[in-house]
Amino acid sequence: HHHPQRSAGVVGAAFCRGQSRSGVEEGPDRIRAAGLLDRLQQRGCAVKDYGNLVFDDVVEPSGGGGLRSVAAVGGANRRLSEAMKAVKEDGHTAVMLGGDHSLAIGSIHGHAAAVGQLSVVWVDAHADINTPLTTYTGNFHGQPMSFLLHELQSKVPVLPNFSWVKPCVSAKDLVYIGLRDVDPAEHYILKMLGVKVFSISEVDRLGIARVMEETCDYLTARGKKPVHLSYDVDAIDPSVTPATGTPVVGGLTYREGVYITEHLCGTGLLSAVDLVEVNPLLAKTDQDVQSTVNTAVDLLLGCFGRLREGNHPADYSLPEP
Ligand code: B3U
Ligand code: MN
Ligand code: MN
Repeated sequence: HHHPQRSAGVVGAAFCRGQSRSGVEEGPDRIRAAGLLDRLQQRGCAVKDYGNLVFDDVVEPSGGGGLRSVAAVGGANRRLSEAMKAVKEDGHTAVMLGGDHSLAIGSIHGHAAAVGQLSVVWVDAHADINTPLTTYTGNFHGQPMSFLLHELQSKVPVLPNFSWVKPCVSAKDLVYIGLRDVDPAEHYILKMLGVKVFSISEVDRLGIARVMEETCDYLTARGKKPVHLSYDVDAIDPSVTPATGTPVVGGLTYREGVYITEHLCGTGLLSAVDLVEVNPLLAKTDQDVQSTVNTAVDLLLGCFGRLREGNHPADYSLPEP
């Protein structure tokens, strides 16, 4: 169970326009301020911080059909895609700090542009697989997977600033964990495409250890591909991660949430991670912010080899008296 230390390439995406509540753009800086980079380095992990991306101010075209900030979302994700591609070409395990979950479009797109076919593990209370024609909120953070899946392209309309997006994920290479708030159209899509879903009920039934074993067996059955973990903090129970835009009761425990990262790290296939939907402005107390941000940091440390049993450097030797 020992893997060579990888390096982390961290990209901040301080972007909130894929949903309607401000504050989620503070995620990257709050996660850094909680000591993510230092703690990775202390663990012997090399870190390169690419900083926060600079996004253009975008004037939205009129119309838009009830969709919120179409052109801004398309433009920001284009920039993020290029950044993620560069991080992977530099040889790092990529870390995308969001921002809202619409950013998975650019993150996964750029990852795939650099490494080719991917497996995607999507940990979330929500499926985020509405199409622009099925969404009833108009928020793009509820739609990113529809742009990425080959199988849904005939259902996705042409949108301003989205012409660069090329679908890059197959439905059989996608696994969901933690779902408990799925719209009817999304449920239809998941069944129609036969997507592997471990809803929170399956976590209850099987336990998280078996869920992770089955996830990895399923994804590697057709060959080992690099894994993209897209982690929405709202997957975790709101008692642990309350500072998020759309909390849903009955979520993963802290322990289940961290177990997912430990297990995926242990496969040696983890190639990129998104950590999204931390919104420090939506907490009632500072302790709520701390709990959410510290959990986000612990999830990322789990992705880079931190084990709760403890760790020691490969070259550790006991001092001689
Ligand atoms: N399915 C709803 C709600 C939602 C999705 N993702 C979040 N909320 N965070 C939608 O807006 O598509
Ligand atoms: Mn999400
Ligand atoms: Mn969610």
